[in-house]
Amino acid sequence: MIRLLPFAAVALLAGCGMAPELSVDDAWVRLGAVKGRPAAAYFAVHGGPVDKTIIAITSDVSIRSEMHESMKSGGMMTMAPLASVPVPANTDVVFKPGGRHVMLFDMNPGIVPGGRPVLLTLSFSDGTRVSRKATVFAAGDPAPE
Ligand SMILES: [Cu+2]
Repeated sequence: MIRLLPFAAVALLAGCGMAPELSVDDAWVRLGAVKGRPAAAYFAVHGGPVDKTIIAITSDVSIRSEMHESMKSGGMMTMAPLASVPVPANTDVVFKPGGRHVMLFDMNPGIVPGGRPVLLTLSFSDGTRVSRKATVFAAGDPAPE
């Protein structure tokens, strides 16, 4: 047993040294207050071992989608489209209410709060894509923890 220990320790260290891959979690969608209004999508991206850049985020239930950033200007909340969003290595990039978000236009009217999840797909400039299911909330629901 004792003779095996050094080998096991090396294997363990190698496992710890591997940088985690980029991942996406905490995905959710808030529907518009009125049918026909855009929904908004939020999530957290955890950067992997290399820098990446998000160039598009789409859903399986909307005709069109745009990345936006909310900001205060002159005491008013406004938003501007984002062509791309960098995800530096080993860095968290969060899309959340009041900040970066994805607007989903022309949503499938059959999507309802608590119903079938929405599939979000993040496309990166290196050609990779990551999809994650997003829970659907009503316009007036508080943001999930
Ligand atoms: Cu927006």
